[in-house]
Amino acid sequence: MKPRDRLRIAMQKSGRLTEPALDMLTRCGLTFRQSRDKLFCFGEGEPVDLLLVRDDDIPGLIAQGVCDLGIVGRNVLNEFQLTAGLETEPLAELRSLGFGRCRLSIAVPQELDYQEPRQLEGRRIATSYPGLLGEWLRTQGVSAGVVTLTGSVEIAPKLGTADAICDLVQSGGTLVANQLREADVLLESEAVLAGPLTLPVDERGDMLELLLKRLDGVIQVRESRLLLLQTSRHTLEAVTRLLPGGPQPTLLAVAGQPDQLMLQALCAGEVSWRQLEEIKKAGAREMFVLPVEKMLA
Ligand code: PRT
Ligand code: ZN
Repeated sequence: MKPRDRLRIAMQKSGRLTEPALDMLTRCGLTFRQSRDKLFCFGEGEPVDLLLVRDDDIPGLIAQGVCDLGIVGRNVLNEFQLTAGLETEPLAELRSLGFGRCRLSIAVPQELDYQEPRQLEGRRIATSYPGLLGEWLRTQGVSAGVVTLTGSVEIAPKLGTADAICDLVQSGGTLVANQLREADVLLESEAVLAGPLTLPVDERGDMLELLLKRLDGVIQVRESRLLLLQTSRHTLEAVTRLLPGGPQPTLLAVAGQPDQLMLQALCAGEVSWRQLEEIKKAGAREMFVLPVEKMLA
């Protein structure tokens, strides 16, 4: 294959992961020229291009070296690893991206009183994930029939083609609508950045490293909040004890009020109303929770 000097990222052309993946890349400072209904998007500022494909094709494209990276569900990546065959390059999950969360679960008809995997012995389970299901059944020591379907897995029990299913669940609404009930979780999934186990050692490798650093910043910022509040010196200790996790807060003097302090704290994750109310009770006032847009330590 002709050597490339530009990094190429595969992502879903149209589906659940498309918007959030593009949003994340944009936050990393990447912009692309082509409209999104085309297959290839040329990177304008940085030497990073996009290939828009079906999510199922993404791991294969990385393994073949057609793309350097891919944004794909962990469910698709792990299924590929289990079913691709020994001659295929193993892939790595470089980062978990925090969107597209769902789980791969066993679901059974509502009337079945499911207690343990052993009850699946000798039953037929319909799935689009034969690799992951097969591996789970092996670790559970259960032998069951795996019925591989490419879509509409949830109606298999009603049609009589399977006794249970193994499918992605998010809200659980689809299961309820089909008189099914989640019985066991095989895999907690979310979108991940997938790549080769060994990163290239050329310009693409340098760009990849830069991109990973920016991505870490974006992920950290997305989960961070800046908490600002005022407190008197004698309630400072009680207020500080209630602050959500993060580095040490910064304290600033308030002009003309020697007893008062302004406190600034970077919090990892949401700050809930309940937490704010507790902190207020401990003596804080004038509280603000602000989103963080960019962060460079
Ligand atoms: O065309 P292409 O092959 O690219 O798209 P696709 O139809 O295969 O994928 P898409 O867009 O449906 O999903 C892409 C990825 O999103 C998946 O591989 C998962 O990693 C992730 N994801 C997150 C989900 C869901 N949540 C999800 N709820 N993928 C599918 N579902 C389906 C599930 O299969 C079931 O039919 O939604 C239904 C269940 O949803 P609830 O909310 O009713 O439980
Ligand atoms: Zn797909």
